Amino acid sequence: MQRVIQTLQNDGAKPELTTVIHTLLDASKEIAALVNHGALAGILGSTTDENIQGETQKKLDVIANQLMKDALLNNIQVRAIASEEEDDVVAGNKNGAYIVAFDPLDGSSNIDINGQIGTIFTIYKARKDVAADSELQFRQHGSQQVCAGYVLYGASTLLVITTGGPTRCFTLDAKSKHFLLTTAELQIPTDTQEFSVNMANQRFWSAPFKRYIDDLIIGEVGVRAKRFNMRWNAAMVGDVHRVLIRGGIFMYPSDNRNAQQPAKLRLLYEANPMAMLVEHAGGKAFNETQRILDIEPETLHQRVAVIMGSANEVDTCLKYLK
Ligand code: AFP
Repeated sequence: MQRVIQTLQNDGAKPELTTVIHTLLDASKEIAALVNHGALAGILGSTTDENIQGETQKKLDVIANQLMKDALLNNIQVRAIASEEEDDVVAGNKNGAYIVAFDPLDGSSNIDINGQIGTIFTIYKARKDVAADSELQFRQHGSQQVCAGYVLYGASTLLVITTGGPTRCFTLDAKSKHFLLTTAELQIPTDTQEFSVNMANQRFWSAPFKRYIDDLIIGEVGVRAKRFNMRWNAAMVGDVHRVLIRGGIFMYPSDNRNAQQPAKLRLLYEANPMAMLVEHAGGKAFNETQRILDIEPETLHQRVAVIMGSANEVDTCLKYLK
């Protein structure tokens, strides 16, 4: 069975890029081992700290961040890193060719319940015209990503990745400790009858978005004339994985809960990498007005609305929002 680096090099990825991917995967295998050991590894529960987003940090958030950070900063090809758990950009090797951003542990609230969690990552070419630790390094459009992926720590540990070719899925072989190619090209069905949204937020949504969801729920007796089912994992990595495997629409729309923070998901290390993976699997990824990969980044931890998945369903949703 094919391994990751060989497969990505066949896709045209340069050796300097694949060394960075190799480093990311080594760190993710260490995280996977800790996740497997769970309480036995002493990784469950919270710390007393909060991250830049004002969220309580789980022990595993902190451990996963440190593992990723240490590994990447040791790779001479890495000029800078950014993480959900780091306030600012962290400089790496000044001659490194790439910058890496990541959410070390997406779906933190699932850690203690043995639910799906994952590591999301994105790689861009480093800018030579600005300092390694400048935020401007990461102010690049999602369409400039040279690699996007996630490692899902679920019933199996999976890697879903693209370097500009197809979105491919690899499974971690527990014996050899290698990720082996298990789906060469993920393809999201164009139509779907499954949606994913946190329904508890509906009173905070815009009227058009609420109308769209109401029409899904009415099902076969409403304008959509078909029944829809709902799934919500509370981990984008798990919800988007389901969409990549069997289709669906994943949404975290803007809402009016908090005027300072109208959206929840982060552009740099959540929305952009997932959007690239979805597009390379034949799906669509938008905020409420434009393609996610075309959004002009303004700040490191910027948040955006997210609507992604089966192409026809994303189009239908966007029609309600016009
Ligand atoms: P964390 O960043 O704390 O792991 O949050 C996960 C997440 O950003 C995303 O993965 C989920 O889709 C979303 O939050 C779940 O949000 P709700 O709290 O609204 O269910």
